[in-house]
Amino acid sequence: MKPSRFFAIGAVLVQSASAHYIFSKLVLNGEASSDWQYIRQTTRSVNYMPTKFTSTFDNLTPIDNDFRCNLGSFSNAAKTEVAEVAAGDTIAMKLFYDATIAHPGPGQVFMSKAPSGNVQEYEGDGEWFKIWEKTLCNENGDLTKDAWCTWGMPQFEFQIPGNTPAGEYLIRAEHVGLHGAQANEAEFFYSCAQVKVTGSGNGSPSLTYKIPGTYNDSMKLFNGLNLWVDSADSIEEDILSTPIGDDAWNGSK
Ligand SMILES: *[C@@H]1O[C@H](CO)[C@@H](O)[C@H](O)[C@H]1NC(C)=O
Ligand SMILES: [Cu+2]
Repeated sequence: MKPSRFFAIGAVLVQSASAHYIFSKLVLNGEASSDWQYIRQTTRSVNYMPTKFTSTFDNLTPIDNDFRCNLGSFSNAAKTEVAEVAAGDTIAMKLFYDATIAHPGPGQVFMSKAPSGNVQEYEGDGEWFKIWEKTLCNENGDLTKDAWCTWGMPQFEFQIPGNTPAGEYLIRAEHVGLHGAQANEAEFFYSCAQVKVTGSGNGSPSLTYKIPGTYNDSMKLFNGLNLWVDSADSIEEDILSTPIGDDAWNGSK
């Protein structure tokens, strides 16, 4: 038994009390990698704390550059491996310590191509496009829990669109907990994997985003929505008023 095991057990107890989480493993061909093997590790003091607009941890907010791949993670880019995946493959990003998503809210996955061709040198300041989106799945469910598609998920499983051009990319998985949105305390959980996409794809996503820049706290979804009071229809409208309501790119041009 490795000494780090004791730290891991302590962290699980802390984590289940706070119900936070972070994506740390890439799942390829059904096999989970080591933590931080292909995903850039953050330098945060407690790695699974959320990013928020107010009452922040580590002074990090969704309008900072480190909202791309989490605080300090670019300093770990060179030592993070690059996973080879074929366009069209289904892979997953899995949570640290076998956690499951325990907050109500949407989940999404974005990609951004490294312009230089080397993702280990790429800060993520280019264009991002969305390849996966999950919002409300069960409008008769509990809006504070299982009405959300991602509720209870241990990982986000998604397909690299078959028409994705070959090259090196960041893949950013993100979950947003909306349980504090009535007080401008939506919680963002995210990190980035480094991959090399192979194949002969020649698609071109028409809808792209800059991170930061995609979200702000004038959006009711993050600041003003109240899951305990609002109707599913009203929440659906709030979703559609943000980029979370945009369709994911399916590989067509
Ligand atoms: C927030 O984003 C919306 C939609 O992109 C934009 O219209 C608005 O000006 C932004 N507000 C701030 C304060 O940046
Ligand atoms: Cu939380």
